[in-house]
Amino acid sequence: MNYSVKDYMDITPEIAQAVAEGKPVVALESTILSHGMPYPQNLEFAREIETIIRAEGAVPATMAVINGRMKAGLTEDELQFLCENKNDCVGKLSRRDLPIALATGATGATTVTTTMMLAQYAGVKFFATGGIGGVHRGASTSFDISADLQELAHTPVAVVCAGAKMILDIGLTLEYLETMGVPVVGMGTENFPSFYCRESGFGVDYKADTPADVAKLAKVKWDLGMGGGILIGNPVPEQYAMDFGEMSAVVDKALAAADEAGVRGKKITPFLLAKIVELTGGDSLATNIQLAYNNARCAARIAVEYARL
Ligand code: PSU
Ligand code: MN
Repeated sequence: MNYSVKDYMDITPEIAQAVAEGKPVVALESTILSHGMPYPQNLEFAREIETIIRAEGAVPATMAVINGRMKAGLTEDELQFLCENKNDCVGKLSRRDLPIALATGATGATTVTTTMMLAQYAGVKFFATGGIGGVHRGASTSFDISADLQELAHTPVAVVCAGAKMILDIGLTLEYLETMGVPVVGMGTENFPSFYCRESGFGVDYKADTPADVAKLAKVKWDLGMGGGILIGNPVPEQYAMDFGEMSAVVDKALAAADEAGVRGKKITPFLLAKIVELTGGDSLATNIQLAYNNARCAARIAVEYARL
């Protein structure tokens, strides 16, 4: 029997209809919930970010794999299950894990990589997250480069993020994106943001002044048949931004703790995220939540403009 993607995926009627009618839809990832934020703040966040997207006139599409089925749009119970992540029962699924999860009936959260994949399968072109994965510090010996960068190279989804965390080598991450032909856009800025902070010291390829500018860029890129993604760096709102020097010191401590604990591979990013929340006494969590809301608003506005083109 010839199976195709649709035999492995459930898309809610609301999302399927919006896609079919060319209406704005924004994909959301689930690893940010299960492995990026503590419970129960993540559950409240998961609900609120969907509300923000709806308020802009777009349909939210939170992605995950539940019992071996790809899902675009989750039920309240499914969200609860992913956010609780009891005894670490929720997997963190990257590209290589996706076919294994479907073949074995597993449940897991999608990273930026797999959220882009599910978005493409569902026909969704815009995606909001917090921070992307990238080239880790010390990658010249660890070879740790997030699969997110390869996905941005190949999968035609525009990703709005607040930049990359300082747990990464931001300069090398941007070099990698250049090599892979991924346009890096600054939303109202010439400086690629660094997640908790509005600047990283590294420039972007194009400063977009409005969501309509980004929508136009996306249309041109995909009209040309170039495929691949676009990365939009949207700085955290001023009132929630954290001090660059303070956060650099916190990140250094978190990296040292990871080193000491011998954490490597797919576990390192969740380890560092949790450590940073712990070291900042929860301050970083509030910033993380607000910057993701801000990205959801931005992605929804881009999707709305794109639907008008
Ligand atoms: N960076 C963050 N917050 C996150 C992640 C990264 O600031 O929640 C998550 C995303 O799901 C991202 C993944 O796709 O971690 C990257 O993991 P890795 O570094 O193992 O590729
Ligand atoms: Mn990695």
